[in-house]
Amino acid sequence: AAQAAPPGDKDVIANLWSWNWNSVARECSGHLGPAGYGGVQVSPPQDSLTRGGAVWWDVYQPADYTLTSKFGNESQFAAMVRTCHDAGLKVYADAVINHMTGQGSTSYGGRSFGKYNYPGLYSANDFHYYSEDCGNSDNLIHDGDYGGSARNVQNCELVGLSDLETEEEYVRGAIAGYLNRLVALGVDGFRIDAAKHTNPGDLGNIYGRVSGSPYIYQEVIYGGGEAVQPGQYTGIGDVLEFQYGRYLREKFYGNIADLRTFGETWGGMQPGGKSVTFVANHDTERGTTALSYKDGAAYRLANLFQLAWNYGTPQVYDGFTWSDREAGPPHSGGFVTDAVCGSGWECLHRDAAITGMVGFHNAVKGSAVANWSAPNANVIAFSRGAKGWITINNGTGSYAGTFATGLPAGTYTNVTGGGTVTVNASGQAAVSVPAKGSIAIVAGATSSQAPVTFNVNAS
Ligand code: LM2
Ligand code: CA
Repeated sequence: AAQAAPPGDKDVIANLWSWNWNSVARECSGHLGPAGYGGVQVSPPQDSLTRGGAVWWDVYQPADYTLTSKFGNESQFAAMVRTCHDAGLKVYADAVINHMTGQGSTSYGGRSFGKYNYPGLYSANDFHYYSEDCGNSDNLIHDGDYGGSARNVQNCELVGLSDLETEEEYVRGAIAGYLNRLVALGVDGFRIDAAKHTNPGDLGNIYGRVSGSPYIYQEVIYGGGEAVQPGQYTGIGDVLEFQYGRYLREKFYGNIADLRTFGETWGGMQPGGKSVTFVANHDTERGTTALSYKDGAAYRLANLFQLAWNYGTPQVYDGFTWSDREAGPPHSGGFVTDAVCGSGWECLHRDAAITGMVGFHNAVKGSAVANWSAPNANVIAFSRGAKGWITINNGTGSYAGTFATGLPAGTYTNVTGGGTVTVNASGQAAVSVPAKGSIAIVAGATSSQAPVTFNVNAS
């Protein structure tokens, strides 16, 4: 049965999208564990259609539930899970269970298949196409269906992918068998891909067959007035909060002072306790509604804000560098090569300001936002109780001011870039916040260092 909150005190999830298993393992012990991340999300581990490395999206077209994929084989996957556990991280796998591949005939694992025919796993009668009328004569989901009926969205085919008949006993058992095999290898939870396209009743039934209590968070993209809503899924697990990144993009290109009330009261947003947040993911970074690494400093600052704010379970996203939005990650013969930060791979999760804020996030858990201040549209500051304080300057000039921090008097280290901050006996700090920069301090992280100059612009 699913558990509806991320386990443990350390809950920040690094989303190492498209990273191969050996590189995820290396990152868990070398960087994510030491920085205080609580979990790592990994790409879909099942065998899939191969397009020979040319595109990233072939892995969202399952060919079989065996674990040879473009990211490695089963023993590499199992070793990665063990290494990440040893480093103190939970491992969450991207579970593609709404559909099977809708194109091609061969997989990374060397299997042969055809549409609606995946030997040894599924055949024609396991798909909505054969078993049930989805409501559209061409069996495809059309844009207009989202505002219409859930039946179209959940029983028709998403971009022509073979839609599994999740009402069927055999299909439910087969999907649960796959998830249970991952649990047996140590996987701690799942991102449920395309959850919006599977009936929540069917998903709840499937989760009920999974052993242990995996953490489940589901991809249900919010759309105003749509027939399928994230709130229909919060009874069976958590949801990925898509409004979060949309609003952050809007505000970081507008007025960040508006963020004072950011959270559940904003249109379309779910309760923070039910939400996994992200500034970007692999889909939104290729779209127009979210910030991405291509936005430079604003993207980085939005991620710092996310780690400081009191809403949801934060994810820090890291994929590969791209210009063609369909292109796949660096590979050799189709199989993803080891991630090299700064050479084909973005590594925001290693950034010193980000890791400092992972520590901040862990330290301030449970403390409410206080001491809000927004001297202008580009500068905000707030504390989390008396545990931590941050100021963010999204403007193009530095900002000097005095702020109430909520922290006891002392000299603190700026965890987002070095240097020190002195808090006086009234809890105030006079600081100069660099352009497109930040300063954050955490109770307990005091310093006797002499103040040094620092600049946390995105590099
Ligand atoms: C998801 N969420 O619901 C993933 O986050 C998203 O990245 C996936 O789409 C989608 N579900 C299916 O798992 C990606 C990609 C699509 C791609 C599909 C399947 O964004 O472009 O579709 O994966 O690989 C591709 C072609 C499309 C074609 C389809 C089926 O781009 O033109 O449709 O395969 O053959 C005829
Ligand atoms: Ca479906």
